[in-house]
Amino acid sequence: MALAIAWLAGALYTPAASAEDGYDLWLRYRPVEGVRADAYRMRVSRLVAGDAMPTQAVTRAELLRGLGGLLGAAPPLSEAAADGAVVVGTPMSSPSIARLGLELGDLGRDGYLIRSVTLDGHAATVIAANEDIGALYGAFHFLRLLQTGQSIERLDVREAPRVKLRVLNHWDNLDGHVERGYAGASIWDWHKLPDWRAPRYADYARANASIGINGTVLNNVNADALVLTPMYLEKAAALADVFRPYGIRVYLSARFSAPIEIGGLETADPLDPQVQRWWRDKAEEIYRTIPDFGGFLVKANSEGQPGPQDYGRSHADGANLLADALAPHGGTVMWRAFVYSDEEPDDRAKQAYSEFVPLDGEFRDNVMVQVKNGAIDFQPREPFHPLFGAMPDTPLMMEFQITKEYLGFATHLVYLGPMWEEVLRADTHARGEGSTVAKVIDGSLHDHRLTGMAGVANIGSDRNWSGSHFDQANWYAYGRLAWDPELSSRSIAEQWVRMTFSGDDSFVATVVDMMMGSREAAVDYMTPLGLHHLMGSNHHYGPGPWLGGGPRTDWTSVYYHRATRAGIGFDRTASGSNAVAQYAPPVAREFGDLETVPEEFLLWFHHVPWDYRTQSGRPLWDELVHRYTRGVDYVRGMRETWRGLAGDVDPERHAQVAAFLAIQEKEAQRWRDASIAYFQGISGLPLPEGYAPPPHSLEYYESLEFPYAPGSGR
Ligand code: BDP
Repeated sequence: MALAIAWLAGALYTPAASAEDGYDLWLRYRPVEGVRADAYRMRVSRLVAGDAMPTQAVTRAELLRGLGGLLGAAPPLSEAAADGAVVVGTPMSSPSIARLGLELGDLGRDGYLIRSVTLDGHAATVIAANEDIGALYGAFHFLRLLQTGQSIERLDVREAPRVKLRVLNHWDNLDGHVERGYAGASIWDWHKLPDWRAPRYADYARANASIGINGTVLNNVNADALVLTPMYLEKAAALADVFRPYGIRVYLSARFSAPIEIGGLETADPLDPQVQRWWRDKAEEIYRTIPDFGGFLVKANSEGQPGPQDYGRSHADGANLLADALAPHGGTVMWRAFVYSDEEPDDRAKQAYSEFVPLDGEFRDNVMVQVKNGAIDFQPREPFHPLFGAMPDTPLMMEFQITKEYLGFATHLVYLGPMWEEVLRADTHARGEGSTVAKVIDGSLHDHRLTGMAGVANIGSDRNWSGSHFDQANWYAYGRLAWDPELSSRSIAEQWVRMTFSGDDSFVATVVDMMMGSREAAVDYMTPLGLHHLMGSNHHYGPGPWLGGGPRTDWTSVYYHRATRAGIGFDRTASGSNAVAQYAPPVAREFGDLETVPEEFLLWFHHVPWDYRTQSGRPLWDELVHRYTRGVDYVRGMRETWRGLAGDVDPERHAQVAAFLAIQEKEAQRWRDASIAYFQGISGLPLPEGYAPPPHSLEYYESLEFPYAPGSGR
């Protein structure tokens, strides 16, 4: 009987949507239904779009594919306007657009407009730009309007990116391992390149172009000099060929000691004429192979990487060496500020500022200094990096980490949009109130034309690209924020959910709410109240607040939390490391004063006793326990919410998200329990009433090992 009922239930069950594996990302183009579809069809009766140039061809192909999917059939191509025509191009490529005499002047190379117009007496829609690439971006925008169910009746859209270089940083090694990668192996099949160009490369380019990404650094910042040898340059050139129509330039991470390793020189000293010649020749060779090569990304004198300081030279000497080699070809150097020397500083958080601020103004025009969002290392929460606003004469590039090295890898649902928004909106006070990080990055604060944002990619060879369906949202949000750093993370999430899952309003609201709180939840169950850098060593998987010893104290957890029987937190005020003084005075005052420091940064800047009274009225110890627990509860809530959405998502994706949320709950619980067990051993305080004690001893949590956790550095 039971079996029969089960069979019947199975037979009657029809999935809400067709099976999907996530490969299509947010470019699914599933059919629009109902009255909206009819309204769209009226406005999209034919497509007027050229294909004389490669970018034009991919633009047209994308529109045919997208509109074909969304409307059930691709609109016919036509030469001339008619009612409902969609006309795409530039004044150069399209006589109709030229005749309209549109104001395109201020849109630059990448901008576009989308407008409802009357063209030769017909009601039409134009997607117009100065350059083909702008038209491609406009086409993606137009498709997005349909994908998110918006009206296309009276369009008047004008868009231009606020940031010039919108770049992904792949931390991919030449052997296919991705450092901090949680989505499988590298998508670059170096061994088969240049002859085999996997179709996936073009889909990668489409996805990136759809969100405005226009550059990609192919290899890890912990670079292998081999990538600069002719054999690998040929391979990189093949990728550049695939990406070119989509407006994406290829960059490479350059190992500073390459002149020694692959050039046979004795030194890599930036002031040595032979070294300078070597880089000039190398740049020429690269541009012969890849004519639109973007430039170099460099990690130097950091975590054991070679650099100019090995020869007593400065970061500016090093960056300028490469900049001079690239300058004749129009290339850019992205020189990373994530540095810390072999000698232990009194506070690692201070080091980048101390080394770089004195060099402000010494870099060549084609150098950008690439700065992580916070001064330590992509933690669940950090105050904005004090370098932002502090180097007015140097264009600073933002470096965000899309891959979730410190945020639960691929299995934790953590939407990073709110974290990035928090950083971008932070006020540096560099030129008075309103000097936000976003304005440093888009160049408006200090009047820089060279601007950029980098995101450490979360892309791998997993079928769903990012290791989990929800991590696709982080790739998407990164691209959108690189285009416009002032967008709201909520509106980005909303778009993404509509395109990725469903346009049902109540579904969208539920999922967006869940996403918006997910980062705060991770902060809660991992490192609440300004704690940081407490994860397992090297792989960074799970809690390790007990870690001490080892080669250097600033790689340990105890260095960062400084918990004793008396209290907890890193004193970065004047009575401690005084890192707070690296901020502009109003910010330094705010962070440095216990009365005004935002509570989320309390233990980042202050060492306080366990009974310190927090804003809730609870003593600090109780507040910590409360927050750890709240974080786990949030994840439990996400599981329930998601369970309730089973009918709204295709079963495959629903099941994987559900399974990952279960993993997340287990791991969040472990973070909470291990952290409480450890800190309770130090504070010696009882748990506040109503909070469950950790089910295991501290020794148990300390004994857990994860030898093959993915993504470790090598
Ligand atoms: C750290 C990573 C390490 C990177 C380093 C970097 O753990 O794998 O090489 O940053 O950004 O977060 O250079």
